[in-house]
Amino acid sequence: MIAMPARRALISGITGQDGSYLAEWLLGKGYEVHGVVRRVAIEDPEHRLTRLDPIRGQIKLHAASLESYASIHQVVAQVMPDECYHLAAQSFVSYSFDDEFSTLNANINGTHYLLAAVKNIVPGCRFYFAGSSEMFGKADEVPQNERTRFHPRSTYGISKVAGFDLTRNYREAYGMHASSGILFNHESPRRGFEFVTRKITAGVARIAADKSKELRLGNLDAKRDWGHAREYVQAMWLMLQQAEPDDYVIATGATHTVREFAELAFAHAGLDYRDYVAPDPDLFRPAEVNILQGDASKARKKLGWEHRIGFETLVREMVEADCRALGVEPRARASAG
Ligand code: NDP
Ligand code: GDR
Repeated sequence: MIAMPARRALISGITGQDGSYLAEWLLGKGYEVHGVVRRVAIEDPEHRLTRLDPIRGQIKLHAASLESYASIHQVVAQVMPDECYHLAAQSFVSYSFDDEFSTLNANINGTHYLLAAVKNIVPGCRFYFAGSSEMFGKADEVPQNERTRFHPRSTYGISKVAGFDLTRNYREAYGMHASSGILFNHESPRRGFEFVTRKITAGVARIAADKSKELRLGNLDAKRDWGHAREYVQAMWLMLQQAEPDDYVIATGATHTVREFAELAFAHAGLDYRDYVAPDPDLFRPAEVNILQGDASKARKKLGWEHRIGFETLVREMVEADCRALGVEPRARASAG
């Protein structure tokens, strides 16, 4: 019997939270996994490739810049992928208020370059675009589904609407199998430290380890629909296994405030968040989004995807990982406290 060659996947943003989980998931499915990274990542692997440590020997990394069509074209031509997952982006909403131009440039042009390269070189390759609940922004209905009108409230959100429209246009104009996930917030112990969930769980660990005495936060009343990244990357893969390309909301359907997240995270280490959390008006955003709460019933029906990891389990996993990294046992503290 002749063995089938492994399917080839190309992931942009492989060094990030989602990229690392997706790479692991695809390796588990027998894919040959390639990643696009910035040249500096290859030069400084100890700092920039840490999330990929467990699988470094099993994946192939290619240096390219989201700002250069020529470099993206070259990687696509080298890899000739069967599936392409475009996750690379300036993904921090707050930062998009400080640097609107580079956010729009990397997120819109980067998406356009990759779509164009795939269309020109491997038109049969299936394409995934990392859309976001930030596209709904000032949403006029709760919960949000695939038909909810977009009203982005940051250049990050605007860049994602543009990427979403580009992806749909490549699907409709050129017949590409191009799909977008409209993913609500998803977190994990691999989340970047600038995002509020990881900032809180890392802050709890530092306080529990007596390395810090307070945690400065912005809008505690902001609400989000938080899921676990490990499960959300499976939805990306499922979208590309469908006969037809389409767009899907991926969410838990439950929403919680930042305050609730903080309360639970501190309590898990036997601490009361009110003793440590200090409000910082500088951390409020010029424009906030309305209640973001996703309706993932289309994904449930068509992809058979639904979340399993609930809010409390997510918070606990993140607190425990951050406490362990500092040599603190959170549960022991909680029961002593
Ligand atoms: P991360 O911030 O963890 O990872 C972002 C990735 O993009 C990193 O690999 C980063 O590389 C790369 N990147 C950023 N800017 C550039 C650039 N200018 N050129 C090349 N590469 C760049 O994000 P997540 O893993 O959390 O998210 C993945 C994608 O999903 C993003 O597009 C994000 O906007 C989107 N998304 C995320 C959600 C979430 O809740 N996590 C929800 C909805 C959408 P480097 O390591 O070199 O910085
Ligand atoms: P978000 O995530 O903007 O939803 O984007 P983030 O964790 O940054 O903010 C969530 C909410 O928390 C409030 N908040 C704070 N946020 C940060 N970062 N730091 C603070 O100190 C703080 N205090 C309160 C914010 O105001 C906000 O309301 C994430 C990213 O992953 C995007 O790439 C993705 O598209 C969306 O989720 C869905």
